[in-house]
Amino acid sequence: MERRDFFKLALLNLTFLFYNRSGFSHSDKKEERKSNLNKNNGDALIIVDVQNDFCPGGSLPVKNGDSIIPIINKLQNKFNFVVLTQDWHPSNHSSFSINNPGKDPFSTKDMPYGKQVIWPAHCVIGTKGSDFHKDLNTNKANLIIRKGFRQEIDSYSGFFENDRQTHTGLEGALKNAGIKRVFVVGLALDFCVQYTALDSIRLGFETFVIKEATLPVNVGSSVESTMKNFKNFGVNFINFEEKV
Ligand code: VGL
Ligand code: ZN
Repeated sequence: MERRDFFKLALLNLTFLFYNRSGFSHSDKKEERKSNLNKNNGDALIIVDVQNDFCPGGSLPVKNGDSIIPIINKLQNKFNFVVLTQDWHPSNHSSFSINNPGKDPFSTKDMPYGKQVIWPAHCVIGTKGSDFHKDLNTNKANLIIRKGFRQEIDSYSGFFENDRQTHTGLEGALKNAGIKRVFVVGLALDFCVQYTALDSIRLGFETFVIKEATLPVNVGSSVESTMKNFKNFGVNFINFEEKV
């Protein structure tokens, strides 16, 4: 090869290399930088159990449960760290009424770890009911936490099972990522959202539950006691725009 041709080839290679490294177009890059500036990298959004069985038509429906999905999808744009939790039970799960003959759904029983509500079978592993609702944008989530998959113990919180000791792994993931503030949304306000928020506070995160992006399932006085617990333990129950 002639010397001149060699230099030409080298120049071509270099141009190619730089072109590829820039990855995407100039305007995309600017957009991305701009949107990251508006986000707080110490914040995480935890989207609790937005699954078919907790929406109208499911086996444990939250009234109008699907109505919060567009709000949750919009909120996701404000966060760099998004977690989905997914209730994920074997069909022989100890909390299901079908596995507790003589017990009605929404009654309670004593378990070694405390009182347990008896639920209609829901979110059975691999069924349509356990899928995320089709309208939920799941593409932005960097982590999916499944919970409740051990037959003998239920798990409401995204952080711990109902013994409040068995970790799901979420605490470590958030702490390793430098998360300081946790925003909780989803279903249901009075169970899985509440337990997730209370554990979040206990673990030292500043914790917010976003009013317009959660709804309750309502069992007895469950909503009332949720509101009391939020107040007593310092969970901020707020509209997103009010956040500090
Ligand atoms: C839930 C009851 C049983 C919830 C999950 O997602 O709030 N509630 N399993
Ligand atoms: Zn469940």
